[in-house]
Amino acid sequence: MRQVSTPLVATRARRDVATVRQDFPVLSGTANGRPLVYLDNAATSQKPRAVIESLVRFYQTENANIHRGVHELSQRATLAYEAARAKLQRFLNAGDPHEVIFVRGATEAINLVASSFGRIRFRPGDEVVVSAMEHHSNLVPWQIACEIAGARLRVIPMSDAGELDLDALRDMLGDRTRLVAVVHVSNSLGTINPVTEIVRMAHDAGAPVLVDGAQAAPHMPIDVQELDADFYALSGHKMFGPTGIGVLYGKAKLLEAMPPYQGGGEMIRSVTFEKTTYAPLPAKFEAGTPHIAGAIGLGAAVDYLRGLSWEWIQHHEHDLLEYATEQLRFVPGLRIVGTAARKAAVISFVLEGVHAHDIGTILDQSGIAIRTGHHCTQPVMDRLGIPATARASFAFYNTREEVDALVRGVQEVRAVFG
Ligand code: C6P
Repeated sequence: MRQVSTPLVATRARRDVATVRQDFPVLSGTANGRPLVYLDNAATSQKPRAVIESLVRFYQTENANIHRGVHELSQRATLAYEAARAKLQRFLNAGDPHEVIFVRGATEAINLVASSFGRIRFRPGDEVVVSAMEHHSNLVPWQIACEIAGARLRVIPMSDAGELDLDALRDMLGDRTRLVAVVHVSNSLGTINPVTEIVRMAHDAGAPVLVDGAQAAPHMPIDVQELDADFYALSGHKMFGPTGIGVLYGKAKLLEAMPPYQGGGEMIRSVTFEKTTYAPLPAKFEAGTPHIAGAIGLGAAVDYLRGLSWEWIQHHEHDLLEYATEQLRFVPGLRIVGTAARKAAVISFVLEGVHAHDIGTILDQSGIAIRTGHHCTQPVMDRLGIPATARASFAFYNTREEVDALVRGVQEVRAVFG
């Protein structure tokens, strides 16, 4: 992974949370008549004005379909769409813009690989490795692909703290392993997994690795070449971009060998009833009219992030994590779920005698937005023997005052339930 002091640290990086908050119109709003305290960033992040305005600008001045119009507007839209791809290439430090495929989000990115790569590589008796803390989006597509191929799914176990057992992974890797799919940052536990080490281990066994980076990309610089990840999936809406757009990064060599995921316009070179040939990357995997405005908006989000400093973001979010962890411990009967040594700013917790949904509902009355439930990680809940958690997830625009509001709110919940 790229170090925090290198290229993404802008020369005039801003490090003032009060100023940064002014870039996000929704943050000065209210919920249930109280100032909004938005702590549900792992579900989706808020959007800076620069992203919102890029969408408005596109629809007001450039809207046309891309890659197929000879007219000026279509050419402008095409240029803007491809410029967004180049921005994402730089954001991920991908070797080539053609390795950046625009998809709907992390879920579609993973389904694309499971379906296409799985079709050519998985055979009866093969093994696909996932971890015990995967989001359903990085589990169910592999179950489906394994079922179709007659392959077997293997699971890297995790500790009670939420750390993966790499010795167990080493034991399960072998000549039957066709792929390892692992989450970079767990959405329900906050664990930052040692993906560089996992990639090295998998590659030693000859297996490619897909990294689910949906929760990593908003919090840390990603360098897919340094990680040596074969595939990297992310969702635009979790990294301050629009919904309905995301990226699948894949090494060109692998993507070129893979069959199309969907058929339709844009992804072909020539079509006859007898035979269809496919377009080169990235068009081969972008069938139909893409989310043009979404890609442009995601490019604007990446530009926005480049105007901040990863060093500041990581320092500030770490402070919020430590402060919230410390303060929540004072609430009687509260237990934090996910206590890995390396964590992103995500705090899942349970409160003795109180259902997680009641915590969320009561906090909502005070304008505090958190998420409750299994967070699309039912196997994590089963592993830890709990039905659900309450989860506060932070972004760089959150403040210690918002942590104080959360803690006060949880104390009120405690008081209501005794
Ligand atoms: N997690 C959460 O509240 P999509 O829906 O495709 O944008 O992202 C799916 C996804 C994949 N991997 C991880 C690690 C994720 O956290 C998510 C989405 C949200 O935690 C919604 S369940």
